[in-house]
Amino acid sequence: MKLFQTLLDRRRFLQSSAVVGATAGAVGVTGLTGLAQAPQARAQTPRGETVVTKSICAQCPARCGIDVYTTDGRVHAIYGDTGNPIANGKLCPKGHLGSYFLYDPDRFKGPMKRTNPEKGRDEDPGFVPISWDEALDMVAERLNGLRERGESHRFAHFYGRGWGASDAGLYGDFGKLYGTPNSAIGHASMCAEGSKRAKRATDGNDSYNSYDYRNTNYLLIMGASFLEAFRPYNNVMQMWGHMRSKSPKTRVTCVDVRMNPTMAAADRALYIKPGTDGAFALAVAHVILTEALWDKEFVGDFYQASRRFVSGESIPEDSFEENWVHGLTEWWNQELKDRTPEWAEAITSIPARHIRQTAIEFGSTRPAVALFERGPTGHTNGTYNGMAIHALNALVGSLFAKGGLGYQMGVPYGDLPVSADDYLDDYARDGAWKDQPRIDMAGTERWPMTSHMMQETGPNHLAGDPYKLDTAMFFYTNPIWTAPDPKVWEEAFKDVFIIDTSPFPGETAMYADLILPDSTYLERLQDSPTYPFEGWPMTALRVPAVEPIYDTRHFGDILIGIGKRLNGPAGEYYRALDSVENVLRHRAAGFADNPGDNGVNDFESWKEKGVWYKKPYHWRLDRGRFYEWGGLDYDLQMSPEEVKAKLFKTPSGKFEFKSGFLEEHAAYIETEMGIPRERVGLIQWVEPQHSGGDGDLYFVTPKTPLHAEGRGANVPHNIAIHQPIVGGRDTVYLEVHPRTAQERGIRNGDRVRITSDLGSIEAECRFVAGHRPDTLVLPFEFGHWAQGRWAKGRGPGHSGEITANVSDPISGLASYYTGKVRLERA
Ligand SMILES: Nc1nc2c(c(=O)[nH]1)N[C@H]1C(S)=C(S)[C@@H](COP(=O)(O)OP(=O)(O)OC[C@H]3O[C@@H](n4cnc5c(=O)[nH]c(N)nc54)[C@H](O)[C@@H]3O)O[C@H]1N2
Ligand SMILES: Nc1nc2c(c(=O)[nH]1)N[C@H]1C(S)=C(S)[C@@H](COP(=O)(O)OP(=O)(O)OC[C@H]3O[C@@H](n4cnc5c(=O)[nH]c(N)nc54)[C@H](O)[C@@H]3O)O[C@H]1N2
Ligand code: SF4
Ligand SMILES: [Mo]
Repeated sequence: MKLFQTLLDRRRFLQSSAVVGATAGAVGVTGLTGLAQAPQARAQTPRGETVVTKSICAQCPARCGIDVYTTDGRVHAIYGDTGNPIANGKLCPKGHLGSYFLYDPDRFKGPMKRTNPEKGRDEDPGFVPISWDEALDMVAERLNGLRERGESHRFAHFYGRGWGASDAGLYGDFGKLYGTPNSAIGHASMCAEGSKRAKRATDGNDSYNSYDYRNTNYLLIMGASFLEAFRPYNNVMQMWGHMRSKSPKTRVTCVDVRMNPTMAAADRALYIKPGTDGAFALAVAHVILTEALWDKEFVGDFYQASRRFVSGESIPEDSFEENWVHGLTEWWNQELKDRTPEWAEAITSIPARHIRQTAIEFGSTRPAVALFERGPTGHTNGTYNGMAIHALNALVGSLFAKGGLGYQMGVPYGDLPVSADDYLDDYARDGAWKDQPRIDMAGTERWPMTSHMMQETGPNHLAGDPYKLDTAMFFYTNPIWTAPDPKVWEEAFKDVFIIDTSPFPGETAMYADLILPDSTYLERLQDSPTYPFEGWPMTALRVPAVEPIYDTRHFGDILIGIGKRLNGPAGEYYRALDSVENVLRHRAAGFADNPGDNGVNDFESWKEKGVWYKKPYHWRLDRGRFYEWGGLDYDLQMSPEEVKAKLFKTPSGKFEFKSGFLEEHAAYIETEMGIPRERVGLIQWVEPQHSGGDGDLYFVTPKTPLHAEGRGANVPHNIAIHQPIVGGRDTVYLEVHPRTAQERGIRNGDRVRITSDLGSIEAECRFVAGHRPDTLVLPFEFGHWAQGRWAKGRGPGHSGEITANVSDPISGLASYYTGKVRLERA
């Protein structure tokens, strides 16, 4: 009966499609006599032109170049751009699904204002449509009013995934012209700020690294999810293929707390106790020195050839001649001499012989690279962990070396048509706002070494300390859901006028008083300078594949539109700046003197090719000397002054095992971390402070390949693809070691409760024997209570709700991976 019904339905479908074909003028199927009979071949109706537009995927920070296929105004395919050096014609599975963002049925379709004054998870905002003029006037009126009352600091901009000159790049001037220290507060401290600060502290570059994977022969991966998330994801997967098939094959040791694809694919997988990576790295450094495996040309050597590093024994002052490093003698004598593999075993739980083997391999295979990301840095001791790992790159001479790591070069953009400095009024120059700290207290005595502390904003506003915000505008960030302990934000933002620019109904949008929807990435013109990649400069362009299909605008144009309505010279500045397109045309003018390798030399050719880039990387360390590219080769030797200005931007101009940057903040670090003032500069072992009270299990919430930060949850295909692995629509698998579960009377498939001192969430238990028994794994991005029909209600397991707001005092990075929890049957 069911089969018969299906046949009938199918027949009706074929009949109706024949009718459609006929009305469209197709040569004809005149009748259907049976299902077995195939319709006659018919000529293809002309269906309009297919246009291929160059753009950039927006789902993760990899920034892959894409070819967007549009026919008759509809985007129907997205492929990797073969001319884009990151994508090389390939995409990760998410990239192909980008049209879901464009055609998301839950998108905001135009500006709207809230009519329900009550805010909360269960409150319907009661959004009603308004015009753009009305909306922008409303914002300008608020901002002008605040300024007149001398309270402009109570306006804050927040951003997450900024792209470049045409959006987040506009913030600095806005703050300066309008007069607020809060333009803008970025999400870096909720992202991966720890690795940047560890590099700042050791080699002076506050930045992610670029890597020369093509020529690397050894990779030590510590707490970076290389085959699931590490940036640029699609490209590092391609590089993995290259490294593992080239000759010699790149050997890989992976250190993580759970079985992940990188651990599974590595030559050696080491399970580390969460938060203890610093101890492991110090022991590796110890062995590299005692086994005399360090790079003598980069690091330096003993004056007396017979001297060596012996475990537990100091070396005499002035016995070691340092070349490009600073503080090695003190580091060894005051810290490293006792950091043996046996010492580290007791802390990390990794057997000493594995530490020793890793060290010997790492120290004797050139070039070797140690890389890390949120694993080691997502703890209170994150910066020190990161510094210890990065020190290994210095010991083997990998910084700026072939097959080693460097830093991404900037793009030679042209100047803006106007300069903000010419449009400052007295208030902008020295109004009362100048005495106000940022609402997140970044860069103040509370968080002196940080540049952003977004996670502090909710709590600070709630406490009215340093003040109460009046108005907050959000771009590409959703802290009411992604921040640690987001319930505090829900409470805090009830009395703030919220403007959200997300095209999608995320949690922050549910608290908004005004929705000014950005266009989706396939509809907007936007630049995107490349960050962590191969080092040479590159910037790609998003060219709209279609005109906005609803009444939305590019965020940059929204910002400029608000600016145009500001009173005084600020308004004049924005009228002169005009539009995002004008900004980008002026930026692209910089290519005239610097044509890219693909011939891009102006705005039009940039649009056509979608990317400007220029190889090679400019600097090279070779046998202990630094060179600049001279046009044909690395043949311009650099002076120590040049190295200090361009490469090692530390007080000493060298790689610092004793950090001048940390020493500048010695009193703060002593108070916050209990490290004696005279020792703070040393790369050293610091115990992590785990949150979670009496919890007996560690809890990590990593990213999966089908997740796009916190904003990819409303793509049904993504859900379908990873459903078997991470859980279904209504359940989320909590991955638990079987022994851990059995000890608590939990069976595979049971509903379980995970509890921290903030509360509990539930999930479905799934046995994964590959994880550490003391560590629970719950993928991030579940448990949305908004964000669209497919995202919503896939809970209740949002890991953020049981993640305490605790941060590394140095980098400010939220310690997402440091919480302890309890587990029981629900
Ligand atoms: N697919 C995908 N890719 C992405 C993103 C995305 O959302 N989806 N987001 C991008 C963003 S914003 C970022 S910040 C990057 C993040 O890139 P990563 O930092 O590489 O990603 P995480 O998932 O945070 O993974 C860190 C790894 O650390 C491990 N870990 C946790 N605690 C410890 C520890 O104490 N020690 C060690 N050794 N390991 C530990 C986790 O198990 C995990 O495997 O990814 C980017 N790429
Ligand atoms: N428990 C736990 N929490 C985490 C993490 C974790 O691993 N575990 N990871 C952390 C990390 S690394 C990061 S980077 C943060 C990310 O956290 P956020 O900075 O909050 O970024 P997203 O979650 O990506 O949120 C982006 C917002 O942008 C909106 N959006 C999507 N597309 C567009 C667009 O085209 N234009 C505009 N204007 N808006 C858009 C979305 O609707 C959403 O509201 O989360 C952090 N939170
Ligand atoms: S790696 Fe990131 S940018 Fe590239 S296709 Fe995948 S989601 Fe898009
Ligand atoms: Mo991030």
